[in-house]
Amino acid sequence: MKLGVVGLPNVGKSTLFNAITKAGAECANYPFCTIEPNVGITAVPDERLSVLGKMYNTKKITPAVIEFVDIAGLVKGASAGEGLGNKFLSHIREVDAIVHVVRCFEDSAITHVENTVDPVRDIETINLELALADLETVRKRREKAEKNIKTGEKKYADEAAVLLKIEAALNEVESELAGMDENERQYFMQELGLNSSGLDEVVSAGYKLLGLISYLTAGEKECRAWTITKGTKAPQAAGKIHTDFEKGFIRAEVVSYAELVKAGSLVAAKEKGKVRSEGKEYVVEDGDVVLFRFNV
Ligand SMILES: Nc1nc2c(ncn2[C@@H]2O[C@H](COP(=O)(O)OP(=O)(O)OP(=O)(O)O)[C@@H](O)[C@H]2O)c(=O)[nH]1
Ligand SMILES: [Mg+2]
Repeated sequence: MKLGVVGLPNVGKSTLFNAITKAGAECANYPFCTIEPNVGITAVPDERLSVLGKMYNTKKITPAVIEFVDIAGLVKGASAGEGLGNKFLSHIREVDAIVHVVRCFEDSAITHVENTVDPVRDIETINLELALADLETVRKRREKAEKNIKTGEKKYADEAAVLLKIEAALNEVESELAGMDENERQYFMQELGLNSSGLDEVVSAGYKLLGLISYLTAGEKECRAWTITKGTKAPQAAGKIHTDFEKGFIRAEVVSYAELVKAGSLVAAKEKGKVRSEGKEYVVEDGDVVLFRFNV
């Protein structure tokens, strides 16, 4: 799962990317400094790990991580080939969610491709280009499906029909998508006061946006957060640690982080009956502290 950093050229995408990942990507005061994507990973902030670390007297704490991709800037008309055009669009297509960086700072020394600082205009420009790029992708797929209809295979006719519907919807939503409604505008203005903890918020929001949650393992050797998609069942969650854990899954001993902290220790939580024995169908939740039983 990857988050792509997207926005106009020279607005501070690589600067933000470096602040989050400490990857040391090149930043400079000219548009299109970044051409090839920079990739970096960062820890997902999780204060639960340090609490468990104290409880278990742990030697090592290992947080979950998430991947960020710093992508080339995009300009008005990019979907039609302006700027770096379609090349960067393929980079955006490869990520699972995007972080849109918008310039709000006033600084006459830093070039703005539109010469003036106007965050709302810039957001609308980028949203419109992304919508147009989606439209183009759908149009191409539809045309291909239509060509294939003559092979006589029914699936092509079905595909073309569905794509045509999507295309019509995109055409209609395109104008709406491009603009911000009043709620978005207000939220955006509030967020303008973003401070340094804002970096953590970007990472946490990205994790959430991707539908990811963490379950935890705790012990003297290591306390660790493991990333799963919401809805993952116990055996597959165990498979994140080792494939043997999934293959030989017997059961999971589970206590929620909140109950464990309330009880003060695993032994106390067990005495209170808060440690559950769960089987193959159990859906693991965010903050579950888990011990897997397996046999290979
Ligand atoms: N004053 C000010 N300058 C900034 C800020 N963020 C970035 N810059 C400067 O803006 C310039 C561009 O920053 P980059 O991070 O390279 O921008 P980018 O969006 O990655 O640019 P491209 O890769 O060319 O699209 C650099 O000179 C940065 O130091 C900010 O918050 N305030
Ligand atoms: Mg850059």
